[in-house]
Amino acid sequence: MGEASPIQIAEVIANFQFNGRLTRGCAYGSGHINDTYLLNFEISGMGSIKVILQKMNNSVFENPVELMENVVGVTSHLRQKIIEKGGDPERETLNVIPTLDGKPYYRDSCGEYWRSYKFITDTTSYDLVEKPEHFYQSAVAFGNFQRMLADYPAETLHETIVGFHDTKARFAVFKKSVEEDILGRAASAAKEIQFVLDREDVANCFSDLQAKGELPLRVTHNDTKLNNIMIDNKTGKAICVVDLDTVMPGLAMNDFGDSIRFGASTAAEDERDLSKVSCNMELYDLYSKGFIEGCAGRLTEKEIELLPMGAKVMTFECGMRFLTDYLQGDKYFKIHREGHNLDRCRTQFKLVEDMEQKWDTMQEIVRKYGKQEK
Ligand code: ADP
Ligand code: GN1
Ligand code: MG
Repeated sequence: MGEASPIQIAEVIANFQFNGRLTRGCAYGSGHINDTYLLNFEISGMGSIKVILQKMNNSVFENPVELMENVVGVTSHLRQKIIEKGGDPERETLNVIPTLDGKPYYRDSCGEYWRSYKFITDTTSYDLVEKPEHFYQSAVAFGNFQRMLADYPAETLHETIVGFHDTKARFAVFKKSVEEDILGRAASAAKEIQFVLDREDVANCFSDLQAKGELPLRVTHNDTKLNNIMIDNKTGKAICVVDLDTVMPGLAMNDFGDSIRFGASTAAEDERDLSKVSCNMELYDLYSKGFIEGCAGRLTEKEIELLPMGAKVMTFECGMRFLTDYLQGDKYFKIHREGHNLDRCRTQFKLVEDMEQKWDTMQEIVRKYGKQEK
């Protein structure tokens, strides 16, 4: 099973509050950060139960204990809200399964950190939009998520990755990695490097506005990929937001933007044929509608006006992060082939170019839904 040895996994499993006989275990999902496994247990006379087991990426997340404190705090808060509105807290939020000694994580004898969640049954997470309605539903769910956390005590949240969406700081790291060029890869990405250097204003945009005090900090998800949302197989509704590792104070526009970058693209994030990659305006329209509705009147006029910029900044930032990782030797994002991060960065920059061409339309669309909100 993945990189962890069977002995290591057996030790981990023995230390969680699991019941029954383990009948199956396999690698699961297509996340770029954690190692995710799906485990099946057979409980005599009661059938089978699935759980998610994750080895947390401790080079990306330096303090897994604090991270789990965030997850427990946020999921308890969401649970309460879901119960109040008569929802199902077993399926509409993540539920942490504790260890035998009651902790939300297990530190194994190799020093690695693990956690477990109840499996959210009868749902699917998508890497590409298969039905536009799913994308609309995901927008409502991410908007709702922000709304449900509006009264969460933000000051108690740990910053799990410092400067996670500080695009300006990431630009500086990028420039340094080009200058150092430790693997001699810069020559193979000369065009992409120039693309970034030509857009320093995009990297600075939100930092500058924040410095002027023009943007409210909210409790946001910060990693709003379509595959971080579970869609109910029967109803097609987005019922649960997962991957809560980066829930931190952040900008509403970035949650909007990261979803557009991934879900409104007409191709996979790592598509090599760039002629297939563009930002689909119908999907962008649907997401704008759903997200503004989901936030239910909480977004300021300025935030709504800046939603298109959120899409551009997040796509640019993500491309720059893939490119930086390529230059630094693929240390951050999991890769499955040579040049994978370079391929990923190219799709992001193709999307940025496409957004630049469709800029007026993108602005008109959010204006339309912003007006309806008033
Ligand atoms: P990563 O940080 O590596 O992206 P995620 O926490 O997003 O890891 O998990 C990877 C995938 O596993 C998700 O995209 C989702 O498909 C699936 N997943 C995660 N948690 C659950 C859960 N509780 N129930 C069902 N599927 C889940
Ligand atoms: C990572 O964990 P995952 O696969 O949902 C990354 C995001 C990137 C995304 C690009 C903690 O998301 O920031 O936008 O890959 N998560 C982290 O696909 O860095
Ligand atoms: Mg994920």
